[in-house]
Amino acid sequence: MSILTIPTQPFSDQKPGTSGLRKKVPHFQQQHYLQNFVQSIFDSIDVPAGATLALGGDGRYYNREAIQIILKMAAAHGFAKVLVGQGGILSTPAASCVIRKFNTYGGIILSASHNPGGPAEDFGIKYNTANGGPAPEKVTEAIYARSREISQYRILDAPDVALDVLGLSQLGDMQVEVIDAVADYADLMAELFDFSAIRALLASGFRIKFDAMHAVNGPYAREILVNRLGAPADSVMNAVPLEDFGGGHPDPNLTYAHELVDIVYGEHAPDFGAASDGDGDRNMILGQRFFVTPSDSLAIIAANATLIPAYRNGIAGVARSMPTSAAVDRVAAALNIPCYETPTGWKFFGNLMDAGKVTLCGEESFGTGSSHVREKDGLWAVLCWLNIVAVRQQSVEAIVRAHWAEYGRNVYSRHDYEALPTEAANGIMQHLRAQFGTLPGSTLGSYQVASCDDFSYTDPIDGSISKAQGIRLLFTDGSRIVFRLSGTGTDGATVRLYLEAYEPDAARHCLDAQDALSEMILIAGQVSELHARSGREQPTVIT
Ligand code: G16
Repeated sequence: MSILTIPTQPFSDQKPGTSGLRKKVPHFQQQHYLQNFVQSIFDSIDVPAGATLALGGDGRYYNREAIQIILKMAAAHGFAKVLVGQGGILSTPAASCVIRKFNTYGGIILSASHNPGGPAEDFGIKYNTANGGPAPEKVTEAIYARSREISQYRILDAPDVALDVLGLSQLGDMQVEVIDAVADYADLMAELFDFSAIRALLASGFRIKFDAMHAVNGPYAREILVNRLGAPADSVMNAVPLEDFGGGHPDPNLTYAHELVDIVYGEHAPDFGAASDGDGDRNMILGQRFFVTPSDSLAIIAANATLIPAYRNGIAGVARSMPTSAAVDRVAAALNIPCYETPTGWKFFGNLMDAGKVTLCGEESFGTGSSHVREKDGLWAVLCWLNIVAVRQQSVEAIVRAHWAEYGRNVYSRHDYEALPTEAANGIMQHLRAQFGTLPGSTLGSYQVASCDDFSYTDPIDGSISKAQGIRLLFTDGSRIVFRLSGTGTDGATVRLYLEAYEPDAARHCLDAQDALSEMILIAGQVSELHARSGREQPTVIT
C-alpha cells in the first residue's frame, strides 16, 4: 500500500459555519472537495506520533463514502489508530464521549445535524479537539485559511475497511478499531443519572414517547430507555436510522416533529414526549399537551440539578447563548452562581467548561448539555427531565408552572424565515444597523428602546473576540428583540427573529406566547422591514 500525493486546487467556499462545513451532498461529491477540507484539517493541527482519532457520523447519505476517504487520509498522516463507530455511525454526543473516554487527539464528525439528508440534501464535517468539543474559532479559521491555499493532499492507496463488525483491522501502518459507542455512551448516562428512580417511574405506568426521527439516536434511545430503563419497546418511535431520515427534516421542534406532536397532543397522550435531531445533540421536551421551550428547559434543569446524582453537590455556573432567554439567569442569581452569555454555537462553551466555570449550558436552538461531554446532548436532556420527574413526582407541566410561579416567566419565541435570497437577508441586517444611531431612546408602540447593538463577545478564558454575533434591540422593561442570520443552512440565508418579554405576574402565565408577544412581533416586522424585504408574510417555522 502506498501513500499517494494528489494535486488539487483550492475551493473558495470552505469556511466553517456555526458548526463545521455544511453543503449539499453533490457539492461535497465534487472531485477533491472533501479531501481538500480533510487535508486542511490535518495541516492545521500538529498530529503527534502515536495519535488516535475518533471518527463517525450521523449515518446520513454519503457518510460511508466519506468515512472511507477520511480513514485512508488519516493513514497517510501518521495517525496510529482511528476509533470508528460501528457502521461509521456515532451520534455527536457519543463522539464527544469517545474522544474524552479514550483520550484521543481529536475527532472528525460527519453531520449536517438537523438538516435533511439524501442524495440532493445536506452533508457536513467538523473537527473536534481533545476536550471533545467543537474546534474553537482560531482552529476553524486556520482550517479555512489553509483550504484557500491548498495544492495537494495525501491519501493511502488501499481497499475499503470493513466497518460493520466490531474489532481491529489494519490500514497501512494505522490500526482501525470499530467500536460499540452505544454501550460507551449508555454507560456514561448510567453514571450520571438515578436509573433506578427512572426505572421505578416507568414501571409505575408513566408513559413516554421518544421520537428518534429516523436518525442516529434510535439505537442509543432503545438501549437506554427500553433495555436499561424498562420502557415498553413502542416508547421509541422512528428508531431505525435511515440515510435520508425517511424523507423528513430531523429537527426536533413543533413543526418538523409533527408526528410526535400529534401523539402528545392527541387522545391517550403519553405523560412525556421527546425528540432528538439528525446527529442526536438537539432535544425537544414535551409534557402531556405541553411544550417546554428550550430556554425554560435549561433554567428548570439548573434549578433542579441537585436532584440528579451527577450534580448532587451543586453546579459551578451556567452559560447560555445570547439569543437564549434569560430564564436561566434568574436561577443563577438565586443560586448565587455565575451565568455567562456567549455567542450562538456550542464551541463557545468549551473554554468555560474546561476552566470549571460552568457545569450546565444551553441554547434556544434546542440544545442543552453539561460538562459530562463537550457537545450538547439530546438524550442527556431527556434523562435530566425523567430524573427530575421521578424525584418530584409531578407532571412536566406542573414542574414548569411551579418554576414560573417562583421565578416569573420569560415569555419567548423564535420566528425563522428560511431560505431567503442572501441579498435580502443581508439587507434586513444592514437596515437595522443603519438605525443604531436613531433607535435608542425612541418609542416603538408601548416599548421604549434602551439600546441596540451588534453582540460582541470576549472569551473570559483566552481573550479571543467574536464580533457581529446578532443584532439586539433592548427595551427599558427588559424585553428584547434579536435578529441573527443562521450559520448552519445550505439554502440561501435564514433570518432568525428572537422575541423575549419577562412576565412576573402568575395570572398571565397561561397566555399563549404568540399572543403575549404579539406587539413585539409587529414592532420587529416594522423596524426591520422584514416582510417587504423578504417577500414573506409569515415565518417558515415558529418555536
Ligand atoms: C449548531 C450549533 C449550535 C447552534 C446552532 C445554531 O447546531 O452546534 O450550538 O446553536 O447551530 O444554528 P444557527 O446558526 O442555524 O442558528 P447543530 O445542532 O446544527 O449542530
